Amino acid sequence: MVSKISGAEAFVECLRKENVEVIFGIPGGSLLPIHDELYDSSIRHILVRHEQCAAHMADGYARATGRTGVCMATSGPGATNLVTGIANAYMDSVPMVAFTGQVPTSMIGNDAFQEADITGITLPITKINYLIKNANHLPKTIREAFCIASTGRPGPVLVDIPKDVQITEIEFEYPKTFDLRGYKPTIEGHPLQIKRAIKAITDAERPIVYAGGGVIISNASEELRALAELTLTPVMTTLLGKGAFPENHPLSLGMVGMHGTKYANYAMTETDLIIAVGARFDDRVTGKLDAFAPNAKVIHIDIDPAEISKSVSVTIPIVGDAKSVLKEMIKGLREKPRIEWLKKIEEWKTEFPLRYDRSGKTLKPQFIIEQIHELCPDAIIATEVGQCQMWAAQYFKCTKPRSFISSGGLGTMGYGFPAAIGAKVGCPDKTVIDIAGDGSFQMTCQELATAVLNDVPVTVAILNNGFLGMVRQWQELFYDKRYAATYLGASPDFTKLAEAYGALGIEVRKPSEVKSAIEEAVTSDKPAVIDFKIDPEENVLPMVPAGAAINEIIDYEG
Ligand SMILES: Cc1ncc(C[n+]2csc(CCOP(=O)(O)OP(=O)(O)O)c2C)c(N)n1
Repeated sequence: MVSKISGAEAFVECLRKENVEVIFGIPGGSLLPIHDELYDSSIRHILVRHEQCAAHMADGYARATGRTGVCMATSGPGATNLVTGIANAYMDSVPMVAFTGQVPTSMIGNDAFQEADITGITLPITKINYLIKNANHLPKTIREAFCIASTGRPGPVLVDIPKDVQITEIEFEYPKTFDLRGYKPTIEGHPLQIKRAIKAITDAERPIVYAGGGVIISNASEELRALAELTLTPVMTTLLGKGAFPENHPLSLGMVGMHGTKYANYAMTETDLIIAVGARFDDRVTGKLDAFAPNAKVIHIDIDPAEISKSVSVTIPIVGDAKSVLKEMIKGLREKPRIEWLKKIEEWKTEFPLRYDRSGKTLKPQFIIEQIHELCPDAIIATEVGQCQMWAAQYFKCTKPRSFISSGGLGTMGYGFPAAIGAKVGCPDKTVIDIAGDGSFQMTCQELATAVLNDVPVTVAILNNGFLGMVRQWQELFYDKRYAATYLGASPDFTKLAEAYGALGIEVRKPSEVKSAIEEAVTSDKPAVIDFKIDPEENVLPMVPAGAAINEIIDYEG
């Protein structure tokens, strides 16, 4: 016999069926029945200080664990505060389900207290969203939401639940199967296209693999490595692809694009075959499209057909899951020496390594990241956005997937710290470090309270240059050093700020203090903030100016 329970009870039951272990959120009037049910449940609710951070924490949790992240906010301002976090997850294909409370169905459209049309607002930044008007639809809707968020090209799904739906009694039954007409992601690649790709790889003289976040999402790193080693093809990654291929591997070219390595950008320009896997030819990678990889054929493996030939014209499109397609491709590939090509790449690597002033006269951000890497090579690194993000990408050599968590598509300042908290909640045994700018950290630093209260010991390494550094860098290079609105000035004393929240605060001014500060923070078992007072004028180089070809690179002189 099917028993009757309230919508709120059904909600908790659905989440249990989906094996949800944690929800990040803030309650409010429209969510009270659900929060009341959660009170007695085994699902952990982490109370955050701003709903944007609830979404970022769910996002960081999802990227670190590969599981769907869940966040929750009340109607109106709670729901609208989630928007940046949802857009962020959408741009980077992160599986997330966001639940919002809504005013009672009878009041929708009446400008009721704390009413916002959140399904309307999030329509362009969700894979799909739902407003549940009939309580009986709740289980089926939640089942669909979790399925759609995590399958195909993952992404955020929002479910808006009016208050009366939460208290209405329904006969609960969780659907066993999921069937939504028209939603059938293609997993297997087309055999004929795979055959063509194998031939193109066999024929190519100067191939490269261009790997993106899709490799990590589909757990295809092993297959990618097998393909690269078998065919002796060098691998470059996007920002989100970091960790898809070990960056200490001889075939690794590191990151490509605006702040990529010179050798990756040169190889991309000279290649005769791009094997793009789960990467979307983002404008930060391609630079000027007319000059991008002028001699290359392009194989593009992507689960989302809408990505194929979106910005770069593709020779061999393969729609499918990266792991499944690469597996098939490997079967047909044979070893092929590429002596000339690899020699050329070695020459570029020797001639144009990443470099900075290592004299130790001032505290350099690159040195700090190298030290973090040396002391914590297996850490999960989250980043904010700006110079801090790019230095982290350049100098932290990732060897494993899901170890680099960064806002790639939306470029959201304030993302890294809450994402780090989410990652640590999902992977409590890992060291988690947020590489931050002093500007970005101030956007979400109130979550120190969340980290302390919930005993989530993450470390924030602030590369403190007193500026909105990346914007200052653009002003220096392209706006005649007119530093309009980028001097941060009166930032708080970050060590005192950390202490005020009950976290550990450490200030570092000299290169000699870097190592012990990192060691102290990561072994403290407390949320910790290290305020590194870095050289304020340091720039992120190499750099491809916006709109230039990716081999037109600004670098240190000499
Ligand atoms: C929410 C948001 N607002 C504005 C920007 C534009 N922006 C990009 S980088 C940057 C400066 C970041 O400064 P900081 O966090 O101090 O890091 P730094 O570049 O100095 O390492 C700004 C303002 C952004 N990316 N996100």
